[in-house]
Amino acid sequence: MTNTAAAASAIYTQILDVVSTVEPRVAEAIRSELSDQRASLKLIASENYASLPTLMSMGTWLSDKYAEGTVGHRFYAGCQNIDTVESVAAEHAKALFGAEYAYVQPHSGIDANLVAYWAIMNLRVESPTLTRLQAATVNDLSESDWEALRREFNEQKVMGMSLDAGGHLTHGFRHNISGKMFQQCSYGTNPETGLIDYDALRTSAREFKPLIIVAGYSAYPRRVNFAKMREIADEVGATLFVDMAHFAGLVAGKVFTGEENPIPYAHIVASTTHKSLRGPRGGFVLATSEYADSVNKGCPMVLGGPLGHMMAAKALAFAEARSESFQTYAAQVASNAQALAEGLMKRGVRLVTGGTDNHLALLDVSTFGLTGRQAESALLDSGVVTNRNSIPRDPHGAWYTSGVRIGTPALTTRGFTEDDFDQVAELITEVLTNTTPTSTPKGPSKAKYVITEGVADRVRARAGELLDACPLYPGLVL
Ligand code: DSN
Repeated sequence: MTNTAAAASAIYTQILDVVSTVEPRVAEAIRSELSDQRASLKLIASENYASLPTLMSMGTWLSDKYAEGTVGHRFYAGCQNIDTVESVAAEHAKALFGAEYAYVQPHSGIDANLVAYWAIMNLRVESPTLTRLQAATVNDLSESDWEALRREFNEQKVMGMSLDAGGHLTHGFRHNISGKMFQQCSYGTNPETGLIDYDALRTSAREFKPLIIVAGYSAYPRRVNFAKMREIADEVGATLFVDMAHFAGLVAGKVFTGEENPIPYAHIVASTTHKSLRGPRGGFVLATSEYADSVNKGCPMVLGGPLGHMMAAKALAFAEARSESFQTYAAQVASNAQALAEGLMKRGVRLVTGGTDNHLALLDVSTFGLTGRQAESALLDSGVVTNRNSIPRDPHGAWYTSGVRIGTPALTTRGFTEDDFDQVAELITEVLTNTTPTSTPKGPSKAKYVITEGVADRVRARAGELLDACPLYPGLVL
């Protein structure tokens, strides 16, 4: 047992005892979450396991301090310690990614994207209302301010990857404020290859003339050429905004280099800290110095007060990601994704784009006669945690879907290698092959299903063997 694990065992045991004195059900849920995470094959592409030091740094009294504003320019007294953690986190983020400027306050990926949109607006849009509001807080916005803002912003255009090609809601889609504030035009993928078609993208950008081109995805299993994206953005006078929430760990770990590294090409980059980057839940923004002042206005323009305890944890995660071992980890994530994809395809599973070259794969489960929802549930019954996801031109829409998204960051943290992922592919295929939609008078159900007797138990047992060989937080005993 490592010293950290031994200390963590003692500390968490005592912490849970203390929590129990107030509300035992919460203490029990915390304990139970660890058992659940230990006992399942976590394949959700956007999840990971933060390190024990990172987790521990979150549970502190830094949470009790208000610190609206930025380092050295706060709206509250006594922020010297928050200034320290924010500066240290930003220093590590800049060094890790080679960025000119880092803003580590955003509470999530959506918040980070909002900061980026506001910064771009601030810098690029001639908005009399926005200029007038610079000195005000959001609370001061009157209905007529919002009316004017909507008018001024609605003339702005954003172009992001379409949802069914793997884009994200925050890239200009209607269930997110970005879809309400901007005119939107999406770029898709080539119907045959499933890959981004840069020529088609260029043609659309020339016609649409967006203010912002968004590059990034949450379910596209391939790398993006950011040099090409920047060339197109420059040609049409757009700002290139990269949302690297999913693949930040692959950038930090130097798997995505050259034209696949967004930092030298994007005007502004937003990300989460908790996906492939393996930090605490949260977001951050990187930008060229030209955007720094505008990004700095994130709080209070679109963010609540910064969370000192979370910025402390981000500082640790960025510091950890600067190590050589993180580069080894990131390379293993990509190599494991290849092994998982190949393992699935050789067993007859169809993957969107015919494979992967990042950390995720998108399975088309319609070839098994299943919806994504049925596949997701049957896999969960068998101890395999995934999420359903639309595939390009999905006939079942966003609720039932025809796809399941899987990724390798979490299990790679546990120590899984290519051979383990080949076994995982075997287990997934066994479940999908043995799951059948329930018949209804109107045809096959989209939600209900049966799994051949014994299969879920067999898969769960085999998954348990793989998991036992790669324990989560080895030595942590609660
Ligand atoms: N929830 C994230 C994901 O799963 O990809 C995106 O917001």
